[in-house]
Amino acid sequence: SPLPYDQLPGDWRNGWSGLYHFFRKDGFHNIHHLMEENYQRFGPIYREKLGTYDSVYIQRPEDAAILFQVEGIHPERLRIQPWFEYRDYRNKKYGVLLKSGEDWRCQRLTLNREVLSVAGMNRFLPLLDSVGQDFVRRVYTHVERSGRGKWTADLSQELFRFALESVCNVLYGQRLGLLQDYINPESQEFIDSINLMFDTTSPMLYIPPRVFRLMNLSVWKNHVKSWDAIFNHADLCIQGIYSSLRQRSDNTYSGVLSSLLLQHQLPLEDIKASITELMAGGVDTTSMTLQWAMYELARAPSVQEKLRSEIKAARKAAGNDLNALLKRIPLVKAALKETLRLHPVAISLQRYTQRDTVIRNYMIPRGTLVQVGLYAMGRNPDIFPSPEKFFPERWLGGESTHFRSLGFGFGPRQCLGRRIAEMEMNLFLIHILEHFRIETNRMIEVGTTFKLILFPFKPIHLTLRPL
Ligand code: HEM
Ligand code: 2DC
Repeated sequence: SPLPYDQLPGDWRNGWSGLYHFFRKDGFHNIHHLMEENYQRFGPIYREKLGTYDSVYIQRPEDAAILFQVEGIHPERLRIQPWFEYRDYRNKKYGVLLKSGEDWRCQRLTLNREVLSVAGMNRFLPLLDSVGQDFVRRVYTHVERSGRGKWTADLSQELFRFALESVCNVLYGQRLGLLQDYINPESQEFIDSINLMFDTTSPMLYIPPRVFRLMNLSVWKNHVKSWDAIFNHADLCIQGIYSSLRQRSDNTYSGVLSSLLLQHQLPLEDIKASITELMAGGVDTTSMTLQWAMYELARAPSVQEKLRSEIKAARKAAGNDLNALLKRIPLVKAALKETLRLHPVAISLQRYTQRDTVIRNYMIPRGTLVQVGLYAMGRNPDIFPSPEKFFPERWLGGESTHFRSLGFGFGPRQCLGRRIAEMEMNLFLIHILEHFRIETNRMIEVGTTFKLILFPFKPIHLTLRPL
């Protein structure tokens, strides 16, 4: 018979002393390493209390599979308390990211049709393709300017702009013009605010943000400032579309927002809330994943060559038929899975169990917060042979892939932006690899740091050289 819950391994008996040790080890930026250590100390399942959160950590794919069986039809993840606190403070509605229950499910189903379904995807593919093409043009400009026949830089800012331009083209059917030298200051402020928002979230994760708010501390003030800027800029974009809606006569597709407004299915305030989340969620996620993908491809030139040949062949067979093209690039897709294995955006996936569940022979009561340590899973040699090796082919047969590709989460609560992100990243890699060789100093190892999502620990310098 299963062992009782209170026999789970781990130092879970005192949440506040747990938090104290967490502080001492600079846990804020190192959660992913501390988690790896914990798995080594306690094994594949342990319990931990940090401040207000009490969770069970698992790591093995077969255990994740059990967890997702008991997530129910309204799955819920760990609540990022400061994000709720801001909306309550400013009297704003929750979007699909923060909603729960039936309200979440109804809205999510409507949004799925727009951004996650195959039909939705086909509508926005050409919009993403054109932004990818423009990025190539922008790189050529930089190459010419350098006068050295190549461009070497930390691409973070360029990639933030690329990602924001992409997601806005999908949401609003309009270009912001961020792939030029001069960009409007509001867009730059939006990008900076998302970074500040993530940065100020992590210190308030384990201590109730109300404490920070009542003490009027700068973390809370900066958090409010950053969300204010995010919402203001999104509001401007949304207003622009809203007021030009009646003037449009043709019935060509002009983005997710117009489509939602014309359906009259969701209340305007709900649409605004979810569109703002999509716009903000579309910047750091894909840009950092693309940066890691290029870093890995630069360090593995033979893998890069294989991707390039696959793309050449696909282009030859498919021409500019985007659907046909995207069906012929399994290795490119595998390279992105491989990138997210080593460099996940989310350090963990979390769910509250909807009934009593047995995992690893422990009885986990209903309502427990269970986390799947994604970063630790991706680097565990028992799960991925030679985990340090960037080896996209492992996803294409030979090794098991069962519950191993979880970068976007799983089930009905998985990433809503998944198709946008995947298509944006596939097309980006296609265009870049068709035109440039990606190089980097292979002696430099770049680690990871946690600022709510995982970022490179130091700037990555990449070189793009025209073929
Ligand atoms: C949720 C990862 C890009 C919007 C999530 C979750 C993960 C994730 C792990 C939680 C899923 C779960 O709990 O099962 C990623 C990765 C990305 C990416 C790895 C790119 C490489 C995007 C983009 C957008 C976006 C481009 C917007 C266009 C969202 C939203 C949710 C979400 C709105 C919450 C969905 C809900 O609660 O119903 N993402 N994401 N993400 N993501 Fe992404
Ligand atoms: C952060 O312990 C670490 O996609 C916590 O686009 C557990 C946790 C819960 C939810 C995760 C979060 C982590 C990382 C960032 C995620 C978020 C769910 C959605 C969000 C993964 C792992 C993200 C980046 C969204 C953000 C949209 C927002 C900017 C409006």
